[in-house]
Amino acid sequence: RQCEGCQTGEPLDFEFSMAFQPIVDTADNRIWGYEALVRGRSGEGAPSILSRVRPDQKYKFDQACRVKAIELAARLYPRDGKLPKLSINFLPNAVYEPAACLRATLAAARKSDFPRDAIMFEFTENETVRDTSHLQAIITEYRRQGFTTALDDFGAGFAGLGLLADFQPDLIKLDMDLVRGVEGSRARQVIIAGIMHIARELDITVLAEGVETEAEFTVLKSAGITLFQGYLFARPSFETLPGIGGAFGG
Ligand code: G
Ligand code: G
Ligand code: NA
Repeated sequence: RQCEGCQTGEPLDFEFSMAFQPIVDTADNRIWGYEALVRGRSGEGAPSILSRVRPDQKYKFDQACRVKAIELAARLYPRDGKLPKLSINFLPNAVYEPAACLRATLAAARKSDFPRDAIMFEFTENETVRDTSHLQAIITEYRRQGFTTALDDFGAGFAGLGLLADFQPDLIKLDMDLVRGVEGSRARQVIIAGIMHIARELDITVLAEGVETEAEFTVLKSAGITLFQGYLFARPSFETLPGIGGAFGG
């Protein structure tokens, strides 16, 4: 299939599809948004899929996923009531043609009729990101264009406070390493309280991901978190949105 949305698209040699995982807002008990997650034919996730994409093709694949997520959501999102956010991942080091990618993303957003701030991009800082200023420039540009921006995997490994000093995202996603077993870990509770303080002072929203148990949920709620994602609420699925499903391309 063609790598849609890329100027220099080339066919990929396998099928993939999009699963959507709800993000719930406990402030009003509604679905705040959905994260689009790429899946292979047998359900494999992004890391495994990306390992099968040639390194020099990865950014095209990543861009194709973003455009596809916007197209699917435009077709399948409920149009009554408040539009849920559509959250889409960004490979941190895979934007070799930032101008072309941005043009394609803007075009897909325009066609979808979504207000840009209803589309959230999740950026990750990881060990492959050596040039943080490149990442920062990309985040800043997407924010300038009116998209909602998030720092993913916050508090894990490399994704830390560094970026926050120079760049203020709309939202941070607490990594599931901080979430897992938080009810039994004073250290995690203290770290999360610190993050909540920083987030409040900088006017950043905090979302907890990978929440699996009621015990984790209870502690995180009392820490002041209102946005949640995880198996406790719903798994990523093709049925999450009415009619969503199946492979695209092919
Ligand atoms: O669901 P899964 O195990 O695939 O997710 C693992 C990681 O892969 C997560 O960090 C998620 O953000 C990322 N991911 C999932 N889908 C996509 C995608 O379409 N593009 C990119 N760049 N990352 C994705
Ligand atoms: O890196 P990224 O943070 O976006 O991670 C998303 C990945 O986490 C996806 O693979 C998704 O399927 C997975 N995921 C979502 N909710 C949970 C959960 O509650 N527990 C676990 N273990 N994984 C989850
Ligand atoms: Na993510």
